[in-house]
Amino acid sequence: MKNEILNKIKEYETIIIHRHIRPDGDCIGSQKALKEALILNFPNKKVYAVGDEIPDYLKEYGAIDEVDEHLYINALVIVLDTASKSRICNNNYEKAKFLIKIDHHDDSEDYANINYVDHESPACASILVRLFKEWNFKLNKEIATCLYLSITTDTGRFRYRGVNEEVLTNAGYLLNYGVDTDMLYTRLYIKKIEALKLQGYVFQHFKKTKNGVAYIYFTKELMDKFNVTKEDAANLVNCLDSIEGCLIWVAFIDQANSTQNIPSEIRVRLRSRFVAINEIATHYHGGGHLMAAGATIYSKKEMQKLLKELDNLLKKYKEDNPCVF
Ligand SMILES: [Mn+2]
Repeated sequence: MKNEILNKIKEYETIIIHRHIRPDGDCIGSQKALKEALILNFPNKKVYAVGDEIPDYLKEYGAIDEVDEHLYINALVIVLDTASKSRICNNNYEKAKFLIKIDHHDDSEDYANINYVDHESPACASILVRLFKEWNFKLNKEIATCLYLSITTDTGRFRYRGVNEEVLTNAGYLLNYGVDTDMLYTRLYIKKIEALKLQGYVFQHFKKTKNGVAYIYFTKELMDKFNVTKEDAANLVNCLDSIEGCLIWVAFIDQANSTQNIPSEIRVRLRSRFVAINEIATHYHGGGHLMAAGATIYSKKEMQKLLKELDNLLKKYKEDNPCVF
């Protein structure tokens, strides 16, 4: 399959790379790395990166190009890090002459002409490094930095269980290109004062269900009061990640721009340790990884229902596994 992908890349003059909605480090870095690697190794090809606005903390590692619809007719489209069709950012991918998907999600669907999915890889970017090595691609510091960023963000800084020999070997391989890790981590960890103050609020005010699902609801009013964006608030989900007994934690983020009391859409970010929560996410227009998933709900009532489901899941898990943190 790796050769089939390379042959398609060689065959097409125009290559357009898509990623998922609500971009994270893995899809942003992978997309730019693939774009730059294709340009470096095939200077005559036209290569584009498509997607919505890039969050501030990832701006340095991302690319967005305006691509006219008519270019798709003779183009190869490669979709990165995107499990399902509904999560592909920008529907123009449907117009592609040929579609390739490269992904690593547990709930990945085959929607392309070639589907290269490796569930064992903890980051899409690590699959790209594998391919680049196999194809003897030239790389450079910029490409290596984007790939390193992707791998470190999707593995929780090389912490999650999915980390394996290949990932660490690939990360080491990238460092040889001169990745400035100090700068990279500074960009990841630096915080706006407003977000830090909201984090203090979260520590004071998060709630907990009977069996230990920790959660916080970022209403529009709250985000306005602390003067943070929805993205800033969403990024605070992991500040609930180390509470004893709380093996599942959730952030709810109002998406409505209106000032009405009834939110039209609430984004849900679900995280856990040891307990798989992605199945429940699929009940609420979502999905993702076993212990990091997203969903969307449309009312407070649905919020209570989701919390109840998670609470039951955690209750069961604790009964089966009495020795948990
Ligand atoms: Mn990923």
